[in-house]
Amino acid sequence: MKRHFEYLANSRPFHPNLRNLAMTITITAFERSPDGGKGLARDMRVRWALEEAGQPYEVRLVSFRAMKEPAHLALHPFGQIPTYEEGDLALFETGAIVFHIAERHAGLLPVDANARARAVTWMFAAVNTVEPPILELGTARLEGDKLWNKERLPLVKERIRNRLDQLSTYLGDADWLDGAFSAADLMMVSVLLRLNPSGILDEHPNLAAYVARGESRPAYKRAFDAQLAVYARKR
Ligand code: GTB
Repeated sequence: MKRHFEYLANSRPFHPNLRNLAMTITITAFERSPDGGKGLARDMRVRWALEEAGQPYEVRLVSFRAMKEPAHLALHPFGQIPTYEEGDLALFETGAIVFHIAERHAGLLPVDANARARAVTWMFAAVNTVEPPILELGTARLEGDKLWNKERLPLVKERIRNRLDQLSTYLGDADWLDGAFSAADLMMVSVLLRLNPSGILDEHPNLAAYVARGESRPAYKRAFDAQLAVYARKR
């Protein structure tokens, strides 16, 4: 979806009338992403959801310093990205933002009440059960110079492998977690993607294929290209 604009905090919107449009969606993203546009920062999950929902959006780019200043802290108490603004509503936490989008637009949650509840369960499972050891791996890498890290790293990898074994068994040869693609898959694929550089995902071919299926969705590609365009410009 090409109908969005990237602009820096405090700069003028692309078109002044956009300010007057009801319910314009604005999200925040890193002004400079540490990953240089690999799509690992969490604005990518929100962009992807908005693309799946066919919703135009604007992106306000924020610096690390601006994220800790009062204007941004009023939107995000922890001084992070992404945030989501729509009319009077301001949200933070990627899972909550994706759920909000999925609830209001067709295509990201099943209509059947029980299937919908199961999809929400899997959204929580992605961020509460599968993501924590994956995040721990990132932290362990950042703290690679610590003496105890040599002993810690295998333990972290074991915890990840344990979760991937369980997820792989559950998924089997299904395309998606529970029937058709949903916000649950969007969240789970996004979480698993962070393992790409480690090679651990390839130990489970069905999970590697699952992630590749997610990445090949046109909405994912549009979201990825949009964030890459920001950081490619800034290199
Ligand atoms: N639980 C929150 C959510 O899901 O929205 C977590 C949000 C969060 O971690 N935001 C990060 C942030 O703002 C960016 S996404 N960090 C700055 C800070 O805390 O000061 C995490 C992230 C950052 C960078 C990469 N990368 O470079 O690969 C990947 C993921």
